[in-house]
Amino acid sequence: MLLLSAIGATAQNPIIRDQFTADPTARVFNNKVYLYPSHDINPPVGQRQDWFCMEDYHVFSSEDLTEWTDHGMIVTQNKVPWVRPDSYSMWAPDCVYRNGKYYFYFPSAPAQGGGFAVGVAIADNPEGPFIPEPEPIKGINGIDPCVLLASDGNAYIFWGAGRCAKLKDNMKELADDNPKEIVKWGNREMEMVGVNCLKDLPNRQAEGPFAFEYNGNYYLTYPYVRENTEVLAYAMSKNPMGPYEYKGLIMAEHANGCWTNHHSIINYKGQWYLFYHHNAYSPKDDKRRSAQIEKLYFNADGTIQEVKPTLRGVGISKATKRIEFDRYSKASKGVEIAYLDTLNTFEGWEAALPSKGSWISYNDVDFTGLDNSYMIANVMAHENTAFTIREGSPKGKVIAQGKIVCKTEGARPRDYSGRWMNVTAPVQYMPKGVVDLYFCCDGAAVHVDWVQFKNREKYYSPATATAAKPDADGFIRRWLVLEPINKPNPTNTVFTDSYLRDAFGKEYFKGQFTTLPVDGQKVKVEKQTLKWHALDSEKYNLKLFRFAEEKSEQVYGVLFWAVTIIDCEEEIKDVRLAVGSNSASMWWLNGEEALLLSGDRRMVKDDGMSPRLTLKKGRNILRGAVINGPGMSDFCVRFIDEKGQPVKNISINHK
Ligand code: FUB
Repeated sequence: MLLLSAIGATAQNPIIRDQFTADPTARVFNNKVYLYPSHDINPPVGQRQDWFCMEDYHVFSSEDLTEWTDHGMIVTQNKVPWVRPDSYSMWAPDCVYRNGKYYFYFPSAPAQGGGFAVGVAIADNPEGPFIPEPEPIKGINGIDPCVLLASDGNAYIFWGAGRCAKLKDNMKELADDNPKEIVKWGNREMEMVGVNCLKDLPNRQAEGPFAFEYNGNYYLTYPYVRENTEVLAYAMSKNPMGPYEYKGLIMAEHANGCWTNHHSIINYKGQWYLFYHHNAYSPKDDKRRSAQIEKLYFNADGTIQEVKPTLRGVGISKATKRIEFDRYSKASKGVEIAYLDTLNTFEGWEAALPSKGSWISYNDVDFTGLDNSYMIANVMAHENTAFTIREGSPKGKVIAQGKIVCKTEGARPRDYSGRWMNVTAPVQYMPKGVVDLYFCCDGAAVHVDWVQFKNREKYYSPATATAAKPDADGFIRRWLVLEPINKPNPTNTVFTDSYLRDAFGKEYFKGQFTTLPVDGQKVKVEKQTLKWHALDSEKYNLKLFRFAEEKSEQVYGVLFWAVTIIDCEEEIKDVRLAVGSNSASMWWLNGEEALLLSGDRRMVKDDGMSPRLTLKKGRNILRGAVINGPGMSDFCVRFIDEKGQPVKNISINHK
């Protein structure tokens, strides 16, 4: 069975972020990009620790070059009849589509010895299953196969240091009419099939040929050692088998000394891309590599512009996914990146912004689909450090502003300097479409890992003018709610009856127990000016915590007041008020105490029941107060009749 797994992180380089992926051959099949890399692993005990080690191949696919799906292992050294099963030599592969089949070419060490051979595995689908041929292709002695389906109707296979031969139509054998030449290897002489297309070109330690055709030209692109490590270079010809003319570099040596590079080039949806590898996840070991992508451009004369490796890579990142700012497109002076965990580099990186005014940018972030949203940032800094996310430039429009603060009222300010925190903040300005984001440091210094935007779940909406009914289970969803009153409490354990009678019995604002609030009305509670909101809850329980998050600075250690009007056509006797609340709460019907839920409560339906009550014909006023300490807060309320059924023949109003 094929294993499918979507790789959570997005876009930036390296593109595959949970395993090593070297020698990335990309191909476009069925309007998707398929990636056939070799699969570096850490060598098991008994294998050379400082050498390449690959036992199998995975295939990945993507429609946007941003999100990649791992279709799992397609070929392994243990299941190819001609491969030595403990050779760990499944080096750079390729895959092409012809005559209704997918042909996967791969080099490995044959069981009978003798360097490298190249085999084929065949599938009906690009993600397999691939069935390996029992024998390798006769006549190929070497590594790094690449197949060119030329417009002359032939398939050509390139391998090793630029050797090229024609394939038969069956794609499994070399054609009989290929040229042959005697090649000297030290004292040995060998007959080799095909031609060496790089013979008279810069070719020191050349390998990994990748050939393609564009605008009437054939391109033979390849890594070779210009000085000490590999560059990616290319040559052009009017014929698939050459002669080729050397044109220059596609990519210079890796700055950190990673010895190899290996690549492929595709055109996808009108844009050319270079896939290549680097040892980003394995800085001390350049035999464990990772695939990356950059855009590639041609000049009018068909020559290729040199490509510089970036951290950002390509693709549009969704704002709803984590934007890894450490994979930046641009940064101000002094910004540095570091591994989050040097022992597990797949955890990724973080960026350190060293001073007030320093910034880091990440381009092409798509805000489509976001409206009423908030920002979450994974950051680290001293308490009270602020940061801003802006659009387009370090001085651009403010999207959101975050601050590292200690949210628990009453607790001492904390030293957050060594701790990653998720800081949330409302979105002040919502960008449209695809924009470049800037993360700007407003304090002394800040570290950022990622930033993400999320639509708020809709917990409630403004109450409508028409009378509401209880929901199917009798829950009352229309309430007038006052913005939270500060009532600091480091714990819920203090909510004893006497504490609550005292806390709920106090008059915080004028007319608290006597007048009906009005939507939008403001009241003064000591230094706070608070507003009443008439709401229709989306759920059976009203999420006071979310209400507080949106309306107030203070979400913990607060006291909420809620009022609703119940209109009855007839008197309804012998009903009970059934309440669940987080945390403690108290309820009054028509000015009389009906129920007290004390202690450290969780919100459970019908957690507390009042004694029998009567709902009068006409207006009934139900008031409630809910208090919380350091936790969440919400409540649910309904009336239950004498048969234990929810009361539904009532109307709920806010005026
Ligand atoms: O991945 C093993 C070898 O390293 C490849 O076959 C070469 O092209 C080089 O990338």
